[in-house]
Amino acid sequence: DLDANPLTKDDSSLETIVRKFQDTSLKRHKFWETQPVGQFKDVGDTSVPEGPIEPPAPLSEVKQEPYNLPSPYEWTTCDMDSEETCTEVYNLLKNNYVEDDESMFRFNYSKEFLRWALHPPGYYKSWHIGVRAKSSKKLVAFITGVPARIRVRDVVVRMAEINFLCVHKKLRSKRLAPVMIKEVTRRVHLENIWQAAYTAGVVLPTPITTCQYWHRSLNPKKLIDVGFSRLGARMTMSRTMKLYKLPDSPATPGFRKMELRDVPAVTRLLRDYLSQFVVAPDFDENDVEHWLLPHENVVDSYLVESPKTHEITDFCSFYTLPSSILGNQTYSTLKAAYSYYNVSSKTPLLQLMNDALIVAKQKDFDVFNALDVMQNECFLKELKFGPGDGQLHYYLYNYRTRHALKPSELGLVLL
Ligand code: MYA
Repeated sequence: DLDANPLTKDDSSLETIVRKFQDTSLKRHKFWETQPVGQFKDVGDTSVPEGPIEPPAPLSEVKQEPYNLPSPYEWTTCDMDSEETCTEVYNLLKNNYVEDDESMFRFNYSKEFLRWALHPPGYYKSWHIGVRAKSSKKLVAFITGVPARIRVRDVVVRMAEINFLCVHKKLRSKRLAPVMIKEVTRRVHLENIWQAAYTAGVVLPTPITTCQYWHRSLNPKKLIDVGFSRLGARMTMSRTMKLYKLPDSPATPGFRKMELRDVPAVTRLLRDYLSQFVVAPDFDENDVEHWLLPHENVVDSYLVESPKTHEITDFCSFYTLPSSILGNQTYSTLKAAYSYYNVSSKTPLLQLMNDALIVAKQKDFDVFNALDVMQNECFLKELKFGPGDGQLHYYLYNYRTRHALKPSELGLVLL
């Protein structure tokens, strides 16, 4: 695929921009044309109403047996609490999951991260779906869903968030992905849920919005050495290192790590903040405890507690997603932090995110990544983020929005 993906590197060349425009609605989509998703032919037709494309079916009409796989393969439900299964999933993804367009880097989600991502409140084990080779029992493909409440304008919709779709490199282009998508859909329907949200680096029918990744160098020398970024025109290594230098500690008085006792205050702050976006998660305290309480090497969250009133006024968070560096003599891993949910009510967002960069640097991350979602535009250029070379498209399944959204109207970050 041309516009292959969300693992992006520094790039803003004209060539890249032109390439992005070529991979749009011209392609046929034998599978996606059969699914209840916005179709390219309907783009711009504002007469179609917003909401579900198909009504829910009675549960008795949901297919009771799994879809057929090609005969050498069988379905397996992956128990991520099992160390053995979790290791198999980890290795499948480590070797076969998302790469950048030039195959220099590949996402390397940690086991701890996978367990966290797949065990939110109310999760269904049956939505963690693997495919094994019948003869060797080797895990060769994977797809997952987790439940979420997502608000679209003023309607809160129960959805599945679909992620970690992966087919072993040796089994590509055999139309396994459509069977896996149909099977996860069936298992989601069995729980009486009829909508889903997902992101992909590829263009499918039809994105609700298209976002761009931005990258902020924290360790510019390593990023240049491994080919993640290039030395700028008329720049030396020492000038570059000086350009990206950060203070040793955060500047905002009362800036500290989030704790369990902060969950109610953070939930109020976040709910209030997310209410301004067209599409955003509807988080309650249980969700906030799961998704935002700091979890070593998985998610980091900080807040600002007013030194005088002890009020919680601001919040920022990022998750840990390293990438393997493919074929470098010196380095094997790129340590990346990904901006997650940030809320500013008193501290300017720019200052809050500068403090987030400072703590990410202290924690030895090489790069801090952020999408142009929510209000992120207001700090990206100012804090020396540069645009990445790939895009991330957001999709809803069985839910139409009247128009595409601007990235700044989106309040949702998927992992
Ligand atoms: S996004 C991350 C996806 N993973 C990777 O990029 C890892 C590396 N790549 C691979 O493992 C394979 O290339 C994959 C495709 C598995 C991606 N999302 O089997 P095929 C369509 C949706 O011959 P393969 C993430 O995890 C493609 O357009 N569809 O292809 C979110 C074509 O259909 P059509 C995709 O390369 C996943 C068909 O598959 C994607 O061997 C959300 C070709 O199948 C993609 N990323 O395998 C899934 N890539 O002919 C949808 C290709 O129509 C969830 N395709 O163009 C939908 C909601 C379900 C729940 C609903 C509940 C109500």
